[in-house]
Amino acid sequence: MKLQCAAHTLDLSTPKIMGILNITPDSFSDGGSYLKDGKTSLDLVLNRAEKMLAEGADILDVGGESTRPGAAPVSEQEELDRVIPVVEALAEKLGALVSVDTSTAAVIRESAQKGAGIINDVRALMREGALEEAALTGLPVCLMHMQGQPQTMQQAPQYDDVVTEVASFLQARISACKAAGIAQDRILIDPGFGFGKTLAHNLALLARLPELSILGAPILVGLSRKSLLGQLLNRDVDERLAGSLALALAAAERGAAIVRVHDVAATKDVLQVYHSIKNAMASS
Ligand code: YH5
Repeated sequence: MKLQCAAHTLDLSTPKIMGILNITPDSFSDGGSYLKDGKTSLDLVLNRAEKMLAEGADILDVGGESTRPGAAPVSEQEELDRVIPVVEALAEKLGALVSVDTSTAAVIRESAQKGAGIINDVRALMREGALEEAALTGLPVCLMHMQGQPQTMQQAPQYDDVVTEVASFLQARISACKAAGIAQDRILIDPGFGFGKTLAHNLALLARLPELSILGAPILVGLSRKSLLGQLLNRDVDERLAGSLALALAAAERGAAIVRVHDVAATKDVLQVYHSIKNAMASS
């Protein structure tokens, strides 16, 4: 399957790597890394981005809103100021395929104008105007499931059957996208690991990831360094590389088309080994 992303074509017949670039002063795991004298340094972001591309990232995901529980909400103007110059630099200077991690209509519109190739929305285009703006861009969209709101979502996540409920939500959002004029072949889905889910919910979603394939959209997963690893391994966020790699492999084995990660080089090795094993299966 091929995904048309503005000038880029992404071949999803083997799993692809999305590298995370958080342009927030307060993100969980790489927060503040690009700040110089209190403001984002484009040079620092570009250096990090070039490194990720050299290590094998297929997509760079730029986000300017922290969805961490308790994080201060960001104004539309603040999000635009953080994200747009970065999207423009990555697309123009580096020629990268850029996805923009946003729920905001104005950020969707301006990112697309500055060369973004994918819209990645943890709120599945449910904010005012987001669905319409996304449809107007003609770009692929990633629809993610979240239960509740970032501030409170981890207080008491609850489901009868998490996999069925996530699947029905995503199916409804796929239908809404199609009704708004977004073609099925431009839609990606994501179960939203850590977004209103307990450890048991996250593990069930990963174990049963193949069940989401019936929705007919490529699956993106974001598991890198997330708190399920803190819960499973009792490790701080900067000690979760091995766990993140295990999760990336488990997701790839279960059909994930794109893995969203902090550690590109190590993930690339894992996927290359996995690919070699898969080829040997097919030809033996
Ligand atoms: C995602 O899953 N996640 S932002 C907590 C962490 C580490 C990382 C405690 N945007 C996703 O990355 N977009 C985010 O350690 C996303 N899927 C998609 N499509 C949260 C994040 C993170 C949170």
